[in-house]
Amino acid sequence: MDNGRRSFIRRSSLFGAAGLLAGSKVVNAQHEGHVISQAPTQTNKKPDNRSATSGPPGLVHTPDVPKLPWTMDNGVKVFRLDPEVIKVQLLPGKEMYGWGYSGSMPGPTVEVNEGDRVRFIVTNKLPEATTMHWHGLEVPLNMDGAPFISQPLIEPGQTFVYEYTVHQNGTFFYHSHMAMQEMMGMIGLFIIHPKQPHSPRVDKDFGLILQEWALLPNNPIPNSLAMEFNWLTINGKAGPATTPMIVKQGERVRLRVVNLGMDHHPMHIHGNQFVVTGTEGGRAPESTWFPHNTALVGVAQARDLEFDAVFPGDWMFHCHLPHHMMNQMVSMVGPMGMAGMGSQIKGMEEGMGVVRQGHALSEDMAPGLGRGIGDTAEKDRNSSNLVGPSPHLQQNSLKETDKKRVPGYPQDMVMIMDKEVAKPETYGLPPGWTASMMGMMTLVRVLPADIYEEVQRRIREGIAEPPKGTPVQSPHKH
Ligand SMILES: [Cu+2]
Repeated sequence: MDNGRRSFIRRSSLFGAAGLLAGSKVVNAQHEGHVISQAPTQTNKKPDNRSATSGPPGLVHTPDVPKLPWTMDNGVKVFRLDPEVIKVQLLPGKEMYGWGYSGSMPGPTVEVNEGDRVRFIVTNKLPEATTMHWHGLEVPLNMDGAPFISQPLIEPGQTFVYEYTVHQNGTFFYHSHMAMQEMMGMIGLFIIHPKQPHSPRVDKDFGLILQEWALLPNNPIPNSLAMEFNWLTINGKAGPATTPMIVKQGERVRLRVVNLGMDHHPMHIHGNQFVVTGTEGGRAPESTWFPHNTALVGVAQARDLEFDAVFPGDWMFHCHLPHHMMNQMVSMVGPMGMAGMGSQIKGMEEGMGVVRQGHALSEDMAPGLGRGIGDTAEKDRNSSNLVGPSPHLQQNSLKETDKKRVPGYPQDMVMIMDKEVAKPETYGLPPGWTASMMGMMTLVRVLPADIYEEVQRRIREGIAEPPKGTPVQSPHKH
């Protein structure tokens, strides 16, 4: 796969400036001062294959997010990055309208080499103005994307051209510099490979973007004003729909994690320790490396995490904030959103727990809020999502009325989605694996060579099979 991608990049760099720019109506007159070059007039370019000769030891893989293609124009890598509305599937059955770039939310990954000259042609396909900010990059002020300070707004339909040379290396990102647009998803990775490869070299290099969303039930448009979030994603997917990262046992792995949202995320890995080899400011000196298993990735930060994958296993990598390890998590849903005779949710306020009359545990309100106690519990229904796939996952024989006498019940729910999220990368995971994957969560699969090769074959051939059989059960009696 990596080889294929590498040769794709070589090919595209050899094409020179292909037709990409030919038809573009670049740049509004008022932007002239900011525009370096109008590429379409240039012909007869020599192929520039710097990227092939000084290329990175390995390319970055961003699960579930495409790479942004480019063409060469006289030694300049030319990208098109168009802000637009994107329909995103967070999880099978859960769709959302985010704002992203050029067909993807989060935006496609930009991957270049230190020293590259880059040009971004940005045509605003949104109904409101925007600008592009290159987070952490030392670019001239007029390329910085700060509206009114460094450039005029890019109005709907207008095109603005950014061009500069990248002289840093590391994990950076681009985003809209309109704050509420950031909360609609307008961010993408901007990876810059170093001229001199870092040591130790990594065999697998992954990029992950952390985001959060407030989605009311049956409303596919995120509430960008919210301060509380019920959908947490990595590269636009919520667990278990996040595509696992595939590693061969013994390889060195780098996880580049970027956060742009309202919360900081403590990203934790199971069964391994890593060192933080880089931040949003680039490579960190080795003298600063020390072992962690959890890295706090604050808002607007990047962390490069590296480890030698010596232990075989399917290792969870997730935000450890408990509410970020859930899907559809907030008071308005979960226990309260269940259909049943007790459900008395009337409107958004009640749904979010704002009770106007009585109290939340009253006979009138409690069943609908999933908090019935005593007699009112009988009006409620089993709140578990676990209806259907395997009645054995919840093995107790308690009566619902008895359970409801326990303060705090219910809390956790599990749901199996093995079939719905099956893809080549999930080959060999045990039946029911999806039940514990939720929210800002993915897997680093460290596979012995033979299974690794089998997964790679399935990726090449596009074979997606869910695990067979039923989840392992602890011994019990009916
Ligand atoms: Cu989190």
